[in-house]
Amino acid sequence: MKSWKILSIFSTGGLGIVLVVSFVFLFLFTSPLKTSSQKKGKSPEGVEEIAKARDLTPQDIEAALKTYVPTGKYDDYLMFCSGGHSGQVLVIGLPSMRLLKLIAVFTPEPWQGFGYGSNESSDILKAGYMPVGKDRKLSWGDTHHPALTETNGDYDGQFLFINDKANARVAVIDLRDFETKQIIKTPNIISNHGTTYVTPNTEYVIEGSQYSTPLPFYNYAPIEQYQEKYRGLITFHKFDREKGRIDESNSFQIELPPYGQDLCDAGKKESDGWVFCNTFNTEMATGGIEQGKPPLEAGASQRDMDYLHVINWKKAEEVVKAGKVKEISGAKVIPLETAIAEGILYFIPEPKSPHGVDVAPRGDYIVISGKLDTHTTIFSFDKIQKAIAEENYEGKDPYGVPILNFKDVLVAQLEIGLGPLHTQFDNEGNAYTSVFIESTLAKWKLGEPYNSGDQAWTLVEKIPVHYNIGHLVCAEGDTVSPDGKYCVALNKWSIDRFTPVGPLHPQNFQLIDVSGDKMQLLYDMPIGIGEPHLCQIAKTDKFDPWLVYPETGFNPATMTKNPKAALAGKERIERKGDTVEVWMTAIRSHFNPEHIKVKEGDKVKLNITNIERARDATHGFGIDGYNINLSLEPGESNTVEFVADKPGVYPFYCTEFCSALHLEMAGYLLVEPKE
Ligand code: CUK
Ligand code: CUA
Repeated sequence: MKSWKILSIFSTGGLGIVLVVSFVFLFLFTSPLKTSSQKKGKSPEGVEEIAKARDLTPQDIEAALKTYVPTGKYDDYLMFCSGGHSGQVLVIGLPSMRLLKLIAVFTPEPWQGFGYGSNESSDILKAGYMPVGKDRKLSWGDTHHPALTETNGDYDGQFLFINDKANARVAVIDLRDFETKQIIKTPNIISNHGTTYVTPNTEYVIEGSQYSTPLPFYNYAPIEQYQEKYRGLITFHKFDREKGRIDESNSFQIELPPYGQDLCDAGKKESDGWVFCNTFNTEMATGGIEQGKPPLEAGASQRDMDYLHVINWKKAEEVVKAGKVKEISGAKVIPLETAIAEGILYFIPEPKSPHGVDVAPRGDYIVISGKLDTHTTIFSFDKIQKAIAEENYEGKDPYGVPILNFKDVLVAQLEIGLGPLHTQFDNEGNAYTSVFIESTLAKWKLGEPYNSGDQAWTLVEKIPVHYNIGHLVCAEGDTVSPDGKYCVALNKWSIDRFTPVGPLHPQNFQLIDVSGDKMQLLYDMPIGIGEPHLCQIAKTDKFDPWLVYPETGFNPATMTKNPKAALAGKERIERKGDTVEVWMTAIRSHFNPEHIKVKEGDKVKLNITNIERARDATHGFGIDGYNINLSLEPGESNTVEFVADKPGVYPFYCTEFCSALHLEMAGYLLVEPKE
């Protein structure tokens, strides 16, 4: 049995805890509510009684005080998380861990009306379909890595990118309205993984492929020709910040050997201009378990070393400008031979089937973690540059890529634990590495100039997490100026942490206070939408979202006022041949017009504007039986086109409880039968 031992607190913490204890004591002794209400069968009252009744330890109370955000108060940080297979992005406040929003990205989302009839959202989704079998709808995505736009290596709060691993897509979300604006189907690759990561001024969004396929990607080549015909690719999506869109005409790709490229990170500060990507299958294993061959997992784990790709993207940009590219499926591709000849691509041996690659805040160190190695391995950017300048190679790979000498670019190897994966940083020269197999978060010290003497490259502390942590994310922890304060363990398994809800368990985000000498676990947040991978945490003051759209009749797809938007006083219905076009407004609590009379088979085009200017006065627009639902936020204008192919009478109504007379906010689509 746990007991309420307030004094035990002194053995476990520092000044912070003493302060909290003093606070709790002060509260206990001054609280007028200190009654023995429990005896009388009433609910417990006062801090002491409540704590006793709920079996809370002083540590629990401290954690609660650190995470509780009172009603009406805002969080200090926003955390943007991949929504995993849901294809969406989650927005969570820190330290409260309250879910604030789900942003529809790769998957239709009915509340937001994303992909449920509006032309604007359907066009965004359709742009991401595969060029082969274009009519096949893609209605899910496997989101892994969100990335906030950066200016000089720091989050600037303007845009967010997210990838879809399953179909090699990248999406752009505008953080003025927190809505998806663009989905790109990347040419020449089927799957991706090392994406989205941005260069320090968001010149490019980086996308590494994962499972190699024949090039161009819709070509067929038997698996026996893996080494000759299959290729990896890294894509540099040019970001046009002015337009808030990826500019495919200025994007390019670099052909790579079929090594199973994994995660990437962009250099920053002194390593700006370079990109680093891991691989886990330099064995070029393809599996074939059914033919008695070693399974892919064994085949890909034979060698002690794989290759970190070191890529000079500024040089690559020049090579593209000079026209030394092949055009493949409409994309500019730097062939592998050209990348080698121009000094764009180098390899560094890295132990063993690595996963995360993370660049330290000053851009000086590159941290690798090997899934099958108990170490993190740290390379020096300086040493890499020196080795390249001196052509200090230990050899070439079968494709002719120069391999730098491992020992000559190595700075340190730190024994971390079983299954280290990903690393982030704080403002005091510490690094934090997730350790998957042993379910811990490890804190360690970087070397010079972050820490000196025997402090450098030392393991400081490990904290258990629950369980099997994948990524971790720390406040601004992958930028040039990390904040420290909080890290969140993004755990794959929750096992016994929550009330059972069937065999599919929630995943578990654990908030950890890293501001003190000891790391402290503060809060468990079950995630019922899996499987999230990475998040980004940024201070809330970096964002300046709109509270209503800036003008009435605003089109969120173009982020401009739609000149054809329906406006108050201009509502009407016009027929041209078999096309019926409607200009409709929505305001509490009616649509205008309320009767839309068409003939069976007519094409119907609705232009609907929410003409409200009040904050949060959102209207929905659903048509029963037609699978249509729109979300019209204040000022927003949407269009929806459909064929009235089902005769009958179909109520349409406002799907958002907007006012006392919300139920009365309705009308009729009257589809008169043909004959
Ligand atoms: S991966 Cu998920 S735990 Cu896709 Cu970044 Cu490492
Ligand atoms: Cu408008 Cu309900």
